[in-house]
Amino acid sequence: MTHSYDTTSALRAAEHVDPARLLDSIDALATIGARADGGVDRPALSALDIDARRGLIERAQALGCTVSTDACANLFFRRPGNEDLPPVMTGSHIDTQPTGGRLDGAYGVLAGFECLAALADAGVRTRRPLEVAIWTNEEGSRFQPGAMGSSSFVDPARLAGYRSVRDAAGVTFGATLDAHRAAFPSLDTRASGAVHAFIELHIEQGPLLELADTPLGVVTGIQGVRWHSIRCTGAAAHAGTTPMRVRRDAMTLAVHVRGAIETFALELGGDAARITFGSWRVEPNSINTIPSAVTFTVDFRHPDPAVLASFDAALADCIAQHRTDVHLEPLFEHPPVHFAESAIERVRAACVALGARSQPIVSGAFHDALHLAKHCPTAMIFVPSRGGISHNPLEATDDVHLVSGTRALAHCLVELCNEAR
Ligand code: HGY
Ligand code: MN
Ligand code: MN
Repeated sequence: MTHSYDTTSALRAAEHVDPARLLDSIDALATIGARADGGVDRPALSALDIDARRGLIERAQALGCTVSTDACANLFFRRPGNEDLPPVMTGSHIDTQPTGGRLDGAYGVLAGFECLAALADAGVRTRRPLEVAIWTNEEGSRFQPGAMGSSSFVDPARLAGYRSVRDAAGVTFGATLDAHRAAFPSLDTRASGAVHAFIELHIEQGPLLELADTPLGVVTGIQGVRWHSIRCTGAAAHAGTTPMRVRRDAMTLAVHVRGAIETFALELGGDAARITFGSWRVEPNSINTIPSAVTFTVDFRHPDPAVLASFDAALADCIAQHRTDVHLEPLFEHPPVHFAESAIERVRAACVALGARSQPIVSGAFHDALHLAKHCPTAMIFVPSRGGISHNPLEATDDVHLVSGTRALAHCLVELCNEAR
């Protein structure tokens, strides 16, 4: 039987996106890990994450999809195509920040589900299979680095090192992977193999689209990132009896090192620099004991690889000046990524086909697309974030934008699914 694949099926799929079904699915997922302030706290591979995964597995099965997983607990929901060719993939993550919002990651996964449902409603059969993925531990908040699922999908050799990473309670990532496997013992293991293209829909998490009053972002790439943990050591002593001149206060040293890093990061990176010292641990963390050790994290982002290299050199110099009292542990680094023009063009064409205004944008946040871009033609679609707020319970996007982003995703995916090569 010959099949015709014309652009009308992409338009029909987009038209069958059901706003109420999409928005209801976002509300439903947000109840798992809901915070009293309207945000979501659903740590990677926590019992809450497992709960959320269970519900989405059941929904995928009800949609007629096959469900599979892999050694890093990524989940894959596959809608068959007419031909057994490499699939087109979409998806994102459902783990959140501790004071996260209801859209970061979840929106991309649920929009993927909405596309599966819209294709079924429209009676569209595509040439290629369509897969929606849930990538494990994108945030990197519980286990560093971030994007463990997507990076080990692209480069399986990374997983061995990830398994021994511990969270703040001392639980290893490997133990949570084993618990995930035990929670879903009958899931098939996804056969590795080529992916035709990957498109990720995500909230912008910044202010640019809203400031430009543009409903859709055609994401052309992602800026570079450096994550480090820095441990400063001193000597515990009594807060009341120890004279200031003889102290070795680890917090005094940490505050000094933090200040030096912030100064050279901003000098090197200018307005485009993003430097954050977000996580701190003080030992023994007692009001009346001088800190013996302070460990803090550094998150540096910049679009220019030369600035990232200069930052690396300046950081090494800074640490070397303190010889034995300051120890640096690199956690994650990735150069800036530029997406494949062919995938970007599909996104741009979808926005035009749907009559939606769009603009090119480089992502300030990293996403699973950062790694998929090494594996297959990859691009992203952004929708505006109200006030540019994210990683915050106030994270929000207008419903009309959530729907138009999903329609653009549906159009783009069907066009890619119908590509012969
Ligand atoms: O940190 C990031 O850019 C992403 O939100 N995890
Ligand atoms: Mn995200
Ligand atoms: Mn995030």
